[in-house]
Parts: sequence; C-alpha cells; structure tokens
Amino acid sequence: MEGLVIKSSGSLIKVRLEDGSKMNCRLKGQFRIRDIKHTNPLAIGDRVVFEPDPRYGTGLITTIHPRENYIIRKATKLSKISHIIAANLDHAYLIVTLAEPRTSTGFIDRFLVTASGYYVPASLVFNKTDLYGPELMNRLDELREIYEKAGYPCYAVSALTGTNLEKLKSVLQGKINLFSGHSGAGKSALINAIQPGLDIRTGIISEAHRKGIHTTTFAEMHELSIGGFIVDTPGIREFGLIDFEKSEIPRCFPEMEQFLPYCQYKNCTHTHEPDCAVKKALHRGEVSRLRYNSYLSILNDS
Ligand SMILES: Nc1nc2c(ncn2[C@@H]2O[C@H](COP(=O)(O)OP(=O)(O)O)[C@@H](O)[C@H]2O)c(=O)[nH]1
Ligand SMILES: [Mg+2]
Ligand SMILES: [Zn+2]
Repeated sequence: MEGLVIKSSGSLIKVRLEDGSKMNCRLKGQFRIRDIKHTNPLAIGDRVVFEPDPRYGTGLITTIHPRENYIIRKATKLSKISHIIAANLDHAYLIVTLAEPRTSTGFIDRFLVTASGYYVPASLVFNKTDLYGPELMNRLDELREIYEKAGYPCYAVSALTGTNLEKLKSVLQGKINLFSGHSGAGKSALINAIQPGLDIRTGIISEAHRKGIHTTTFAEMHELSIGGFIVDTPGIREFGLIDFEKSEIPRCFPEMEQFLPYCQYKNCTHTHEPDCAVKKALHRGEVSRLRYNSYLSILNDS
C-alpha cells in the first residue's frame, strides 16, 4: 500500500492513504542506520510504500520513494548532519510582515535563495496589512514590484480581516505548500483563517519558553478541505544552504539567471570582473540594487 507521510515526530509516523484514511506506521529497522547525512530518515511529505499489519492495525514502511525536493536545516549550528523539514513540496510561502515583527529583506532573500537552491518554487505573503499605514503601504508596493519582477508572486493579506485570503486559498488548492517565516508573522493565524476548525494555537511563544519546554519542534502538515496541505514550520529561523558551492548561488536569483550566459568569464562571480552581464543589468535597472546587495551578502557568508 502507498501513502503520504503527514506526521513524523520521533517514532510516530502517520501516513495518509489515497482515500483520506490514516494509518500509524513504523519504519523498517534498516532505514534508521542507512542515512547518516540526516538525523531523520523520513520526513513529512515523503511518499512511502508500507505493509499493513492487521494484528495491530498499523503499517510497516518498507520503501521511501525518491524525493522530488526537500528543505533542510542543520541539526545543530555546527553540525554536518542535517534535518529534513519537509519533502516533495509544490510551493513554499514565506509569511512576512512590515508591521510587528518586521521581516528584513535580507531574511526574505536568504529564504528565497534556499528555496531556489532546493528547487522549491516560492512566493511571498505580506500579512497583517490591516496594520499598515500609508508609509508601510508604499513600502509594500515597492517590495512587491522588486519581488514580482524577480519572479516571485506576492500576496498582500490579513489573517485578521480576511483581505485577499480567497486569492491565496485558490493557489494553495491541491498542492503541498510550506509556510515559513518569523515567529509571530501570523503563519498559524493564516492557516486557521484558510481552514476554519483547525484551531491552531496562535500568539508568540517566546524563544526562551520554547527552548525550555520542547527541545525539538516538528513541522506539522494540515489538510485543507479544498484539497492540498499546508506545512507549518514552527521555530525555524532560517533554512540553511547545506553542501552548497558558492558558484551555485547566482542561479538561485531568477532575475540574474537569464544574464549568466553573457558574462565574459564562465566562472564570473559578478562582483569585480570586467564585462559582467549581471552588473550591466544592474546598471540598466533590470536587476534591483536591493537584490544584488543580498546576493553579495549571501556570497560573502557562504
Ligand atoms: N493585526 C493582525 N494581527 C495578526 C494577523 N495575523 C496574525 N496576527 C497576530 O499576530 C500574532 C502571531 O500570530 P501567529 O499566527 O501565532 O504567528 P506564527 O508564529 O507565525 O504562527 C498573534 O497575536 C495573532 O493574533 C493579522 O493579519 N493582523
Ligand atoms: Mg505558529
Ligand atoms: Zn558576471
């Protein structure tokens, strides 16, 4: 039998079958030791084959289908081992706010680079627009122009008033969607507004409290009645680019990608080289200064 992993926290694995029914499963022993690069051999979003065990009404997972993509973070800050947050994502949404807590464009760009890096299409959701005055509305328009030009769809919504939620809902339908963003940006409030009845807890849980109570926070997958899922990722500040070459970073900026073949040097870093097509596009205004600066900063840190 086949299914989709919708919960994977420690030893508890919940698999959703095609007909919507769910079954608790275990992983066949061999998987635990085979995959040493990741702390978790199985992640939500994985598609698996399992053998039902009628004695216990549970299943034994025997095969994990190859992943189309995944998003990971380092297991600990300095660790070489990573943790797969979710696999087989159709789309990643970064929930940002220009009101409290303000999301920086540096943070946005790092998220977008990570999503591109792992081949997950991404969009931005500007939440809490009910709190934006004229100044923040102008900022929203500016950012929206920059990011839409770069190839990232933007949505301006309010979980509180419901503004533009129908539009967002229609793009989520039938897909496996990841919601990420700073704690307090409104991920849980948005999921509650999109799928009434889930009653996910909202409100900021302080980082200190979180650390004290749970050492690990697991991503959760919520099913939509219109079809599709939203993966909520609590407590994840930043996804990392792990095992990434510096030379791969330019392709993670979609608006730069089209110019890459026209640089004079094949290994151009688009910083100091002569006859660089990316810098020419920057000067023509086809690559935004804000995004180019993020590129430099990410290149510098990696
Ligand atoms: N004014 C306003 N407040 C919101 C909105 N969305 C969420 N909030 C509030 O922001 C806080 C954090 O929301 P929550 O969904 O828990 O954020 P999460 O940490 O990203 O899941 C809560 O107090 C929410 O009530 C919104 O659209 N407008
Ligand atoms: Mg939350
Ligand atoms: Zn160049």
